[in-house]
Amino acid sequence: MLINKPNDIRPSEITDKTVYKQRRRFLQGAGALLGVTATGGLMALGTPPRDLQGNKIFKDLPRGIASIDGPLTDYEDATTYNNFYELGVGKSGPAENAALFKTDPWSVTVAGECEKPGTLTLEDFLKPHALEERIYRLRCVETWSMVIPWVGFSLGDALKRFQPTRDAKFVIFETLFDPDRLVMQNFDLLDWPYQEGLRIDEAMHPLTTLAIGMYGEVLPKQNGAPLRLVVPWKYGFKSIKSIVSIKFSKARPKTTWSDLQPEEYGFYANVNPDVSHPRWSQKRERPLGEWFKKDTLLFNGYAEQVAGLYKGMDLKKHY
Ligand SMILES: Nc1nc2c(c(=O)[nH]1)N[C@H]1C(S)=C(S)[C@@H](COP(=O)(O)O)O[C@H]1N2
Ligand SMILES: [Mo]
Repeated sequence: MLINKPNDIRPSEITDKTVYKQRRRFLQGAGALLGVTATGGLMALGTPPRDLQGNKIFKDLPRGIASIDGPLTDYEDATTYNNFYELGVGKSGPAENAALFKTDPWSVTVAGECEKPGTLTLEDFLKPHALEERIYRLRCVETWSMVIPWVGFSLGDALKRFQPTRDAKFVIFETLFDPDRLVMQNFDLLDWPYQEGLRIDEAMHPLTTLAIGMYGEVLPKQNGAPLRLVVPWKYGFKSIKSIVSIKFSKARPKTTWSDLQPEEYGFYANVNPDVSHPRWSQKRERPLGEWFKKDTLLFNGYAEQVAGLYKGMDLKKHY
C-alpha cells in the first residue's frame, strides 16, 4: 500500500530502542523455550513454534472448502514480510514491533442490525466453532502473493449466532485501537482504527474465513493475532487483522484504503487481472520466495466459488 507520507518514515526511526531491546529479550525468551523441544537443538526462527513435545498446536484438522494443494509460502516469508501499518510501515516493521502487541485479554463486540448484539471474550466468541485448515492464496494489491494454511472457520457461521436482521446489508470490521500496544497508532498514518467492510452476501459466503492460526500454530501477532479476516478472492487489504468489532449495517461503510485513495483502492477489491491499479498492472504477481512472476487469476482463482456474487455487475466499475 503506497501513500506518500509514511514512505518517508522508516520504522527504525520511530521505534525507540526499548522496543528493540524488548523484542530481543522476547526472542531470547522464545528461543530458550523452544530450546527445550524434542530436538534439543536451536530452532530456526523460520519455522513455526511447536509445543514442548515438538508437535503443532492444531493437529489433524479437516480441510476447509476450496483448499488448494500448495506449495505453501515459507513460514519465514509469511511472518517477516507483512503489511500491518499498526505495527510498522515497512515489510519488516510488523514482525520487529510485534512483541509490544499484547493480545491477551481480547474481546469482540458484535453490534448493529442484529437481534443478539454483545461483547464476548475471544474464548466465548470462538467456542462453538470447529476449526479447519484452509489453504488459500492471498494476493496483495501490491502484486506479491502467498499460499497460507490458515486455521479458522467460516465467518458466516459466527455471524448467524448474532441473528442479523433484514436490514443488515453490510458487515463492518474494526481493528483494535490502542496506541500503547499498536505503536504506529501514535502516528497519523491512517485514519485509525483500520476499518473494512463486506456486503452481507460476501460475508456469509463459506470461503470468507475468520482465522486464529496459520501453519498449525496460533497466528503470529504480525499476521493479525488473535483474530483476522481472510477473504481469499479479494486483495489482501480486505483481510483486516486483529479484529475487535463486527457491526451489521444498513449502509455501505467507509473502508480505510478506499476512503484514503478511492481511485486506487475500491470497496470491492476483487482480484482482477483486467482492472489495473492506476499506477501498475494487476496482470501478474510474484509469489513470495519465488523468482518468477505468474499470471494473476480472476477472483484470485476462486471464480467458481464466488463469481455468482457479482452477476450482472460491471467489475471494471465496481473495482
Ligand atoms: N489492521 C490491518 N489489517 C491489515 C493491514 C493493515 O495494515 N492493518 N494490511 C492489509 C494488507 S494490505 C495485506 S496484503 C494483508 C497482509 O497480511 P499478512 O501480513 O498476514 O500477509 O493484511 C491486511 N490487513
Ligand atoms: Mo496488501
